[in-house]
Amino acid sequence: MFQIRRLTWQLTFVAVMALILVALAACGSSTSAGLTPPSSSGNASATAGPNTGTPPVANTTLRMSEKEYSITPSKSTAQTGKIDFMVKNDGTIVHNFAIEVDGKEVKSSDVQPGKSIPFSVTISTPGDYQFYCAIPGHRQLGMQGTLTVTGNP
Ligand SMILES: [Cu+2]
Repeated sequence: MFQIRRLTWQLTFVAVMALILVALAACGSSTSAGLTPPSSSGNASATAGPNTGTPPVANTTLRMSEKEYSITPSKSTAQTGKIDFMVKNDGTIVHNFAIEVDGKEVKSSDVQPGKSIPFSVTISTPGDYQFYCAIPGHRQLGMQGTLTVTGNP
């Protein structure tokens, strides 16, 4: 009776040890397998780390349509940084696209009727900026609008 009980204990001990070993092995392998993703994601967050001050948010290209004598849309928004425009001349005479930044006029080249040209400007200070057609007289006739630039979060 005592011996059977002792044998049972031994079997139980062996079984428990086996379970522990399996558990350790599983644990160990899952830990080593799991180490790679956390360290790589750690690198990714480390890469993003230096940018946390001003993570750049890319502006989508603003499509502007010009005709006699308006610019559509007349109100647009963007984030600080490089702002890209695609300026299309939907009118019948030459137009261009200009924007006043810090008291200076940044102007595109002339856009022939039916043509589109890319234009970009970098604005680092949030605020309202006036855009217009810089062909003499066109702005006064209505070819102007406002670009509201907000801070890049
Ligand atoms: Cu014009």
